[in-house]
Amino acid sequence: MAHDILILNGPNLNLLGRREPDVYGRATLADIKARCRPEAARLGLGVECRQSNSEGELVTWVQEVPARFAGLILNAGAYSHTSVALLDALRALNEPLIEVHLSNIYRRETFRQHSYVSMAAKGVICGFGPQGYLMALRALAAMLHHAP
Ligand code: CA2
Repeated sequence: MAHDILILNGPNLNLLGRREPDVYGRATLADIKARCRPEAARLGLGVECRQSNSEGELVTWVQEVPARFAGLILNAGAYSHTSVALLDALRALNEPLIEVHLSNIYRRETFRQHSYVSMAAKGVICGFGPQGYLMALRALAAMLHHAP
C-alpha cells in the first residue's frame, strides 16, 4: 500500500507568487502542489496538500496524521516562530515530520531564526524555495521505504 504524506502550509502562504517575489519567488502554492504530485508518485507516495491561516485548524490537521498519513511536511510560516500549541501537537506524532521554509530563515531577522517546529522535526530544509518540498518528499520516501 502506498504511503500517504500530508503537506501543510501555514499563514499567508496562500499569497505566494503574488507579493514579495524577491523573498519567496514567483511560484504559487498551486504551482508547488503541481510539482509535488508527480514527484510523490515517482517515489511511490500519495500526497495531500492543505493550507490554513488558522493556528487551530493546523493543530487539528496535525492531529489527523496518525490515522491517515505516514509522514508530514510542514511549512508553518510565522507560526513556526510563535506556536507552542503546534509544537505540542507535533510532539504527539510518531510519524516523521520534515520542516520546510522557502527562504533561508537564518539569513533573515533574528525573530525568524528560532522555530518551535524544529524541536519536533526529523529535519529542516530551508532556503531552496519550492524545491524544498520535493527534497522533503525524497527524505520521507527514503525514511519510509528503508525503515527497518
Ligand atoms: O520562508 C518561509 O517559508 C517562511 O515560512 C514564510 C513565512 C515566514 O513568516 C517565515 O518566517 C518563513 C511567511 C509566508 C508569507 O508569505 C507571503 C508570500 C507572499 C506575500 C506575503 C507573504
